[in-house]
Amino acid sequence: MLLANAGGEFYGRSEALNDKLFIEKDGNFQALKMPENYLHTSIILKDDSPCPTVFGFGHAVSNDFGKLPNAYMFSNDCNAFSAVENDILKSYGMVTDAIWFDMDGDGTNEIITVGEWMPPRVLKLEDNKLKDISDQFIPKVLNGLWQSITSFDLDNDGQEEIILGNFGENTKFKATPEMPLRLYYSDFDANNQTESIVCLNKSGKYFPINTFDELSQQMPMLKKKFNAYKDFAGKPIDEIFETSVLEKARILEVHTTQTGYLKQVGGKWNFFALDDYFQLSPITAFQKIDLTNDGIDELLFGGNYFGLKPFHGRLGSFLGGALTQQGEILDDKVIGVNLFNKAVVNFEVLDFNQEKYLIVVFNDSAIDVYKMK
Ligand SMILES: [Ca+2]
Ligand SMILES: [Ca+2]
Ligand SMILES: [Ca+2]
Ligand SMILES: [Ca+2]
Repeated sequence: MLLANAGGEFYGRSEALNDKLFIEKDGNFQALKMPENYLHTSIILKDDSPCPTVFGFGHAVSNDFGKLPNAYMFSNDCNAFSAVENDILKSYGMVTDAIWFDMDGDGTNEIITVGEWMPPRVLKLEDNKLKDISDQFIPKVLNGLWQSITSFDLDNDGQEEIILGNFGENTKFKATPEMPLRLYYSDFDANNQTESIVCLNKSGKYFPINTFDELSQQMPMLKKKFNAYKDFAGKPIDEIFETSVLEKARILEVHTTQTGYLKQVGGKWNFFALDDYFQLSPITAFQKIDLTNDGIDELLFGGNYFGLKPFHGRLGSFLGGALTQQGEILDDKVIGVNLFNKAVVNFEVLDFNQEKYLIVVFNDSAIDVYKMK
């Protein structure tokens, strides 16, 4: 049993953040020591060798939003793990999900990661070393606020597409390749603490999405610079901060917030957006499951997200839905789920006493259990 640890209340070198592996021996679990990582782990993968190598990716760094978490790779000689050093694991990015998938068709799986303010990335394991081969497969300008990833054949041609859950199009975060959303990350007021400012592109200029109150609470010097709300209102970021300050900022971009899929066409992988039905909220979870009782799996989608400031509203309008392998949409009523205003984190299918159940796990509320008919 692999246990990934994370939590905003822990920061720095907090022992509580270290991931753990428990091995069952004679009915008891024993903890096997893993190297220190102090990562807010969002996803752990292992390969399928008997003493597997383990890969961990993180979503955030406590009290430092915008800082890029490291990732880790721990190899395992069946007695102990050891950290494998690799530059590509450093400041890897804000990862939310990952899968194994044979992207280059050579019969072995690569790791594909997705995350916020970054493109999907493809990592190939060669001679026990990870290599980033994204350039060969991932279309340019595909940074998203990606939340989830899975593979599924949605056009019945025998080849799986890669389905990518994004933030959707029902938020204030508007982004296109030509007018990307930006995150400026720097110590803007030189107090040895970093700030991050999300900006929208309007006619080529970047405007903070945060209110004056939010920004001036983080950076009180803004209250001296702007005496009144109306002095601040409508100012692009390059009129709020000096050029010398902005030049030091690290800028991350998002090119699309559409949920969609990568499909291989003539040897190249292209990105296609899914129907508006799936753009109402962030898509956070997938489950392959036979919803129509014909022995063929559909792909169930779950979503919604309440972690944003009130100003952005609650992103809770996605009711749940599925895609068939013919690309047909099954809505919430056809499926019989009601996921409105519930932040889905995960699905599980459980077989119990010859009955099949769908378990839906939510953020911060009790689980739902559906019996399959
Ligand atoms: Ca491969
Ligand atoms: Ca296909
Ligand atoms: Ca600061
Ligand atoms: Ca089916």
